[in-house]
Amino acid sequence: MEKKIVFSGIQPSGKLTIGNYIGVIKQWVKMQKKYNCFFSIVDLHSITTYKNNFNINNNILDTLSLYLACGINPNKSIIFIQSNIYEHTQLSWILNCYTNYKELNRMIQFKKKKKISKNINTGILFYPILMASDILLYNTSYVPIGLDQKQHIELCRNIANKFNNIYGNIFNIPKPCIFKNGNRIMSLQETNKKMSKSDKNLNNIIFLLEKKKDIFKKIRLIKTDSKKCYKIKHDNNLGLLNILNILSGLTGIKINEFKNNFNNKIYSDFKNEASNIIANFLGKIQENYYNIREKKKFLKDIIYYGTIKAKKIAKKNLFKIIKKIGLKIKI
Ligand code: AQP
Repeated sequence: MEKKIVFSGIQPSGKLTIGNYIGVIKQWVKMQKKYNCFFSIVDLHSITTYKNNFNINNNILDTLSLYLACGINPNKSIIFIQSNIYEHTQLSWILNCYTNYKELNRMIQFKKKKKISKNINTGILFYPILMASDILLYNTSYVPIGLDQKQHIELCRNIANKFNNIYGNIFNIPKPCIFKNGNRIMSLQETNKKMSKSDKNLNNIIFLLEKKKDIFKKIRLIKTDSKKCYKIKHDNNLGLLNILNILSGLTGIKINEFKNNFNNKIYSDFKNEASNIIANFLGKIQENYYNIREKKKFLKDIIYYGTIKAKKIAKKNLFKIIKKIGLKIKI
């Protein structure tokens, strides 16, 4: 039996965070053992929030090196850069024509971004359709995502169903894989919003390449009760619950187990122990990363062979779609 297909990606819009790792990368590493996986660096998505100081080339290579450092194996999975496969944007145009404007306008992420900025570009509105194209182009069955992307997968499924109703079973209807542990890691200090790599307040983020001393500093800054000693077990402090969620997401140990271990501890001890666990975990990834990031030829080869493999499949599938909608001229 042929292995089912998994597609997922991350925007190289900045330095990857511990949220990206727990929300998706950790799951990718497991999934590549069982499925045919396509892991993309979705650079076309990242230009929706393009900034002048944005070094996209470096960001792409940093992201690729982090994929590998975290355990993505290029011999098992196809790793590629989205903009190298033109079929993504071509399919995206086609799918635009099968998507209702009102559906796009309902997207929570779009509404949020529209609220913050008056100068919003149409790329931000159309981004979920490009995302649907990324997924549908490879006949994907499963899409590992963080909770924030759930609505976009629902839209993708709607588009695919609409298309299939007209043209027959062209697309697989993909299912989102949202993992129980850590599908929404929150900002460290502002716990009402998710941790985001483009957050201007750096104290909200733990980057995968965060230095040990900065991990300690950022965790120390989380507001806690004035009492020195507290029963963590009964504590509803969202900042600390977020840390427990991070610890559980990284190690796979249940939150309750951590709660029991930290119960009756002084806050500073809890924070120090948590910082230590996080720093040790990230230390291993960072060691791998710094080894890999220097190997330019190795990275170039991964991109080259990944592109060839993805391109072949994308081209074949797009051709089928184009033919179905009648755009292939017969003379
Ligand atoms: N805090 C998070 N918790 C759990 N999962 C997360 N993801 C992102 N942040 C968290 C998941 O990682 C995948 C790739 O995300 P992305 O970087 O391509 O886009 P994003 O969701 O917009 O992430 P950011 O960090 O917030 O990016 P910026 O700041 O550039 O907009 C997705 O599956 C996402 O759910």
